[in-house]
Amino acid sequence: MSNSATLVKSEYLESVIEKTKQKNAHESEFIQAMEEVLSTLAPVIAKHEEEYKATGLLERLVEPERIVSFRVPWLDDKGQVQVNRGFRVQFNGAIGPYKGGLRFHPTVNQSIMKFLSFEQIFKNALTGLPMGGGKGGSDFDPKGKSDNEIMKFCQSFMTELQKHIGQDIDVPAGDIGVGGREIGYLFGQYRKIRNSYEAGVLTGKGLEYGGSLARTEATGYGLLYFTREMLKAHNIELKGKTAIISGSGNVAIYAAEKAMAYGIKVLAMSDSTGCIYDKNGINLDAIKEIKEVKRGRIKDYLNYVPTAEYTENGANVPPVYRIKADIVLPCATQNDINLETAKVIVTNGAVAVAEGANMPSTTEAINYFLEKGILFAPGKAANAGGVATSGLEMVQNSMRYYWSFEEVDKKLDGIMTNIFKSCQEAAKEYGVEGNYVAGANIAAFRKVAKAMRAQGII
Ligand code: NDP
Ligand code: 2IT
Repeated sequence: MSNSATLVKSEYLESVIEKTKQKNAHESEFIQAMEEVLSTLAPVIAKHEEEYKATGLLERLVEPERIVSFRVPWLDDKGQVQVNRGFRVQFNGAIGPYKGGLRFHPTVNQSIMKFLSFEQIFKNALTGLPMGGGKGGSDFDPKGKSDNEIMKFCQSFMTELQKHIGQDIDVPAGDIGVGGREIGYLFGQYRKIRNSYEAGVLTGKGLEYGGSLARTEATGYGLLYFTREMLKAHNIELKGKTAIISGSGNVAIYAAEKAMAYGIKVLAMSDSTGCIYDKNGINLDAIKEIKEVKRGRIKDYLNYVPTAEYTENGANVPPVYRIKADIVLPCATQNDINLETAKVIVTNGAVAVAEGANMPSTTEAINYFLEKGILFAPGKAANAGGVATSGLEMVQNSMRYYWSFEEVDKKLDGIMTNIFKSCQEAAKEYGVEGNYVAGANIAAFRKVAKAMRAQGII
């Protein structure tokens, strides 16, 4: 696997990376995402350097079109005032309305929001659908909150957010801590304030009020469709393989479901507290009941399968990644796999790492995987099935019509297969065959850059 793209130099590119790092020095996650994308673009930039420079294309690409930050006050069940911080980053709208999820997690800050919305620009471009890049959320922690508190928070959050979104402006969806329940409360508040039934303003809605079949499953299923194509291109069978999956939320659960349907044995899953290992293969019905119904901890799996093993997190290498498996699917959060963890994964003989989460591997870990010839599927390509199906939800909302589960799933499979092909072809064209990190970034950048060029300096 060649990394020679990194050998091509572009002074313009390097100076933009340097300036962006200085200007955003306190935003480490944004810098990481920005540098990972830009550093793979040298061969493309080199071809058009003068033109990009004259139009300030890269300087504009790394600066969000708009960031909104706002106060979210709400009353908890004791009647006490709580104040959180809300965000929406509208990073790039060149190819369509801003589109991207909302994350509710105590770690949310401007750097996390910018990294996620920056990734989203390229991910959305890869889907082939007309969607720009955005992301939002809050440092609100949904853990331990009552349904009533979740509703109050969502209503207060939407009271401000509604000023900035719309079905042709910016279309949020779920992410960590935001699922069907939260989207329901957010949609209700939007509809009440606007007095207008704009179903397409949010995606991930319930099926009764404009949601799309297969959206719940889409990110996890899509991850496996991409993985299937990647392994096929290297003549490796999915059937009979073993897998480990970090996380046990929306992406992890449906990745596990499709993996099992393909005859893969899922040995371990995790949450932010610990990991369960079940040598007979995870019982997914138990996980669904614990996580989707009871909103419990993964340790509760022992009540269903007493022979399973539970290990608390805490070590530098999360315990889920210590389990030996052929396929590794990180589906929890960013920077979950550092270099040390990557070394354990490689020593354990994994053939493929496919990212269901956004930026779960550090740059050092990615480079190590590529160096060692591990098949590596970057999140912005491999987890694009979620937002792609959100795009299909918007299409159905515009048509005021519904497609069957099979129709949506078939379109999703087609989109993921095409994304793999785009990554494969772009990597080949630029002399880095098999490097799907560079392939994804190059294929996506070319589309966004063309749209930005066509629209002038704005
Ligand atoms: P969920 O909230 O449904 O699940 C998140 C899972 O990750 C939970 O198991 C959670 O554990 C775990 N997790 C979160 N933070 C940490 C942490 N700091 N350390 C360890 N584990 C953690 O979110 P999703 O499944 O929707 O999202 C998972 C990832 O996939 C994110 O990176 C998200 O950005 C990405 N993604 C999501 C898409 C979607 O459609 N939902 C689409 C594309 C990407 P716990 O419950 O203990 O917090
Ligand atoms: O990271 C992501 O792509 C998502 N959280 C899904 C975004 C969306 O608009 O469906």
